[in-house]
Amino acid sequence: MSALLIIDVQNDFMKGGSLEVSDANEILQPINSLRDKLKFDLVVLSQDYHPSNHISFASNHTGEKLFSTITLENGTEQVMWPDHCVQESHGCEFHKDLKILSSDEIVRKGMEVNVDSYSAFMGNDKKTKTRMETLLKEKNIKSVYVCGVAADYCVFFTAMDSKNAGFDTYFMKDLTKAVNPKELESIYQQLSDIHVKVINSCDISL
Ligand code: VGL
Ligand code: ZN
Repeated sequence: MSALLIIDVQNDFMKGGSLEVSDANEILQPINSLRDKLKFDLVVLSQDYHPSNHISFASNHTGEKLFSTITLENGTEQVMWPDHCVQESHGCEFHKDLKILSSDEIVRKGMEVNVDSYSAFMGNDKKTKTRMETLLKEKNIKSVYVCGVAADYCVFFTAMDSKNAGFDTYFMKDLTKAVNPKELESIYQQLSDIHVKVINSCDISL
């Protein structure tokens, strides 16, 4: 059984959004086409879903510059992001051109004020779990194909955690865009090191 994980294809990460990822809109149609071409047993959309007082927003820390990194009390590093994907805002909604079916599952993350969550499996504290792993195991999923945004944050950490949870994991290079494209080579290397398969979507056969 195979699952497609579509990570954070939400207005705030797309063109005109508060945390716009360059060229992110280019992956919308290719993701839709992949769903038409291949029948995944399960499609899960992750949704970054922050309260407005979230710890990852620079606006909630006095004197911190946007995109700087601070060390939190629990010792984890935290990037100071612009306000994004605030619960119930337009920015947190999925892009209107993304194909969504009623059979798709939605997994929300980043809801706790004091914990950020890049991975769709768990918080950056490695403690707070989402329902992703339970959901995939319930549905008997063995192979996980990951796409969406951002390649160097949420897609990367989701792929790492998917592999660590025991799934055969595929990172689809052509169906993701990065906040820092210069980081991509290092991202691919770290994924390959733990045997996540870094592929293009045209090479998949289910
Ligand atoms: C993301 C930064 C902050 C992502 C989410 O979806 O990659 N990046 N929150
Ligand atoms: Zn976020």
